[in-house]
Amino acid sequence: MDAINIDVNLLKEDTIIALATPSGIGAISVIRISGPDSFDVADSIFKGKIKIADSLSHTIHYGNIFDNSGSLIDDVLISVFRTPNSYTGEDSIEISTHGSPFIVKKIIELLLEKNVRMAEPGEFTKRAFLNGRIDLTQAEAVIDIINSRTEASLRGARNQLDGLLSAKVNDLRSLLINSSSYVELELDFAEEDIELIGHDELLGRIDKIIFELDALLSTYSFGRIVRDGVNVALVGKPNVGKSSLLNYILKESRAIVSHIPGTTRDVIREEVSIDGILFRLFDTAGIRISNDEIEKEGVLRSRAVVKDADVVLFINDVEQGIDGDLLEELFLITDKEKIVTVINKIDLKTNLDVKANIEVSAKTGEGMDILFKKLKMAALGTTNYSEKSAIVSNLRHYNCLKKAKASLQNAKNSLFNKFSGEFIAVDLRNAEGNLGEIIGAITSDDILNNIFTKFCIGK
Ligand SMILES: Nc1nc2c(ncn2[C@@H]2O[C@H](COP(=O)(O)OP(=O)(O)OP(=O)(O)O)[C@@H](O)[C@H]2O)c(=O)[nH]1
Ligand SMILES: [Mg+2]
Repeated sequence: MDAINIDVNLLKEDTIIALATPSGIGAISVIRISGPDSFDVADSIFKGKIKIADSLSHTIHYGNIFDNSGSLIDDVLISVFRTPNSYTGEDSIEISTHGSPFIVKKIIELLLEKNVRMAEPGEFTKRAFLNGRIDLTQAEAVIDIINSRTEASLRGARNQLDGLLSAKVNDLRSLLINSSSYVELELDFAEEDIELIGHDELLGRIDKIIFELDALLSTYSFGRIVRDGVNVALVGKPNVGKSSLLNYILKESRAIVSHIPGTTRDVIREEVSIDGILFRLFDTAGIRISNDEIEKEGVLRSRAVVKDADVVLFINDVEQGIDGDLLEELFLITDKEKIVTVINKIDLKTNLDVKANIEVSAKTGEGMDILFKKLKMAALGTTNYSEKSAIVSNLRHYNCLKKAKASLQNAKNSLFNKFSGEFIAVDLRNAEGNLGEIIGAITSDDILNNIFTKFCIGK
């Protein structure tokens, strides 16, 4: 009989390569390779004291890389990580070269001629997930860590990478699996009419899980703001000092300030970090009726900014007082709770007879500390989450939690209406599936692709 010929290479994972550091000139560049042929392909171009294939995991080797004609490309350091103790879980290496795009290009081109292909965006992290090194929330946290620009957002992403959310979700899943298996077992013994879990006990468990889901869901507005920052609109009548306030907060003369009403025509967007939280400030055109085409467009844009803002700073001039008409108009386009009324130019008047939430002077800086406090409170609320609380900051997670809650409410309905256990079992299983989606216990290719294409190549 003929032996069956199987090309072993078809069964193996590809070995992938990518530049892991930013492209461009730097002190060093790091090329990352992962997959079963990592060590062999490295040995085919690298000459050091010992072969990479013979070296221990977590060791670093100095040597030279030569091209096909034998001329030296660069002297490099190669770090060796053996499966399963690497980022991806596979055999992998990191080549540190001198930071020249030309050297990097030469080395990558050389290796692409071997059994190696370019990695797709996020493919290293995707392999870490597929090999069980991290779950999906942790993979997503890696993107957030790379993208984080403030203390708070980094801490939030770190919290997720450390698995706080996964741990919480897994607890709830176990509780659900346990409860649904009782209900399912009862169905198997339906003839005998055996009750393994009492009606009240089951209801109690479902209520407890709904309570925990609500607690997680309630962290989302905080989590989102920590991750993405807060959009703050500076709006008001012309000349009240919106641009002056922007400049004061940024500590630079970013926007043109003048005594002529209607100075700002376009939306000016700037970012600033206050106490580790990212605020995105939008200075806008003063809102008034105008015949000037450009100013009219500016006013339209101001209103659009108000709609999208998390916090609306409604700025007024101390000498004119609070503009009631404009405030009414703002109430129509955004939630009342988002509006913070501010009186500016208090340096011009000592006896304040107007009552605003906040009184400041963009000229002297008076009252600014209170404005900053108010901004933080408006953004984060007063809740204090400890470093150890699980926090939801990702819309995908939030939606899964909401679906799980809806499934549990269905289960409760079925219980109340004394429906057959089959209905309850299905709802409990659905809820468990919704939670499983968060950590990637249940995934579709669509979900995975959606997540990993957000990465840069090389991560
Ligand atoms: N005394 C005093 N003058 C201020 C203060 N804030 C702003 N001004 C002055 O008010 C005038 C208008 O300031 P802007 O910052 O350009 O006002 P704006 O609200 O951006 O105006 P538009 O862009 O036209 O809508 C300028 O002459 C500023 O110097 C303040 O706190 N005290
Ligand atoms: Mg202005």
